[in-house]
Amino acid sequence: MRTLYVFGPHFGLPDASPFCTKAMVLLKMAGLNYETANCDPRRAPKKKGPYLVDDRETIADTAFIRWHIEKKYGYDFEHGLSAEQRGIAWAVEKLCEDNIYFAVLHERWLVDGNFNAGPRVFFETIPVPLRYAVIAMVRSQVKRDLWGQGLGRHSRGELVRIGNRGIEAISQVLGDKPFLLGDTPKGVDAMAFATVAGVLCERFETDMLAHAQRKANLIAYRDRCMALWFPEMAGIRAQAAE
Ligand SMILES: N[C@@H](CCC(=O)N[C@@H](CS)C(=O)NCC(=O)O)C(=O)O
Repeated sequence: MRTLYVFGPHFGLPDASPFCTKAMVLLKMAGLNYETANCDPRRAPKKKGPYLVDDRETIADTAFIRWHIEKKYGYDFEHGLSAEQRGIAWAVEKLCEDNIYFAVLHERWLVDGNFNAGPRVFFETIPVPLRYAVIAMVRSQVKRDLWGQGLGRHSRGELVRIGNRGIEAISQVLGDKPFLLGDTPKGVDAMAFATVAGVLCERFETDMLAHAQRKANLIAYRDRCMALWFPEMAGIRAQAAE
């Protein structure tokens, strides 16, 4: 029995968190069945989601989930790649996780209109007035995280400019290939897809969305990956815009 602890589908995306989407794609790519359960970060081994419980093992963090799949099930997420391509794959993955992710986090959580259109829904079950206190606390934690990471020290315009350069880089590496490094998906596509889908989510008004919408190859890539791994989410753009 394999259980992946995730946050669940929101905003027309397979999961509100790109890391949860990444973990689901890795399991699907390796042909492993799994069920999902709700992740409460306070109870998660590293206080973040996703995490995987595979028989008696608990694995937190998507890098370790990936290495666990490779070791336990012998699936090679980089099959057929050259050393140069493996290096590019790791660099793109970390660009998504350690840079673009934080720019998206800023745009969703700290821009009032976007917060109200999106993350506010996560707090709906908390009774008022406690809800307002929890929201204020969580948003100020996000602000502190962004300050610590570094992007939070920039103006919104500067932060978005850096985010857009990252999006440009994904588009440049992708070119006219079906997947990031060729004709077939590799491990890097899990996070690249999750990131591109998140940036293209029409629920959130940001220059990063406008920038990504000008990249025809990114839109086609998002649609191709969505059809492959989450065919049940057809009509994604309609839902996202609601
Ligand atoms: N390096 C981790 C990052 C996971 C992560 O940042 N998860 C976020 C959601 S996107 C989270 O659980 N945040 C909750 C919190 O910080 O309290 C991974 O690859 O799994």
